[in-house]
Amino acid sequence: MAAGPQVAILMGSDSDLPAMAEYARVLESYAIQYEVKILSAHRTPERAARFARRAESRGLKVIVAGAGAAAHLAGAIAAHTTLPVIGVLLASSPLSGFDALLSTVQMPPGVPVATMGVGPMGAKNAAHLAAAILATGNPTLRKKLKARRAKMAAEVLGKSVCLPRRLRQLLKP
Ligand code: RP5
Repeated sequence: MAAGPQVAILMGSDSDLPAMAEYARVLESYAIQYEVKILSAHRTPERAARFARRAESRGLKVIVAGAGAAAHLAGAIAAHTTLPVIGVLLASSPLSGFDALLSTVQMPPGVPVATMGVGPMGAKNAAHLAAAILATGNPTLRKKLKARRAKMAAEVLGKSVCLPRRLRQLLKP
């Protein structure tokens, strides 16, 4: 793997850190290097734009932006770079992430954001997608992705085999 972080984890606030930690955990399981920063589309718009403009020349390959409420971070970053940008929606407001979903998902044509689900689930999938993007140029990473999918399938099969016994236990009077 190339030296230096290939993935940036951005979040709109430090209050987003617990959810975004799930993202970092999955990246680490793939041994993908990352950097992590707070950047806000609303509170630090100039810094966010500068970061996005410099990202490619710094060697970054994928940017993941997690934000809640009126979540414009992923879109604001995508406006300033052609690198793939993945948006993670955080349930940090009384609208539980629905606001973040609507603020992120409908980017106008030409400036895409790959929008994940809400909360830690979406954060984990953002990491798997970042790994899949990087794997297009990295056979070792591609092998890891394939091995993980095979393990997941084996686990489901194992659970399916156990299902009749578990069902009998549940149905016991
Ligand atoms: C968003 O507002 C952040 O991404 C965070 O999810 C939410 C609340 O931020 P704090 O008020 O906790 O800093 O911009």
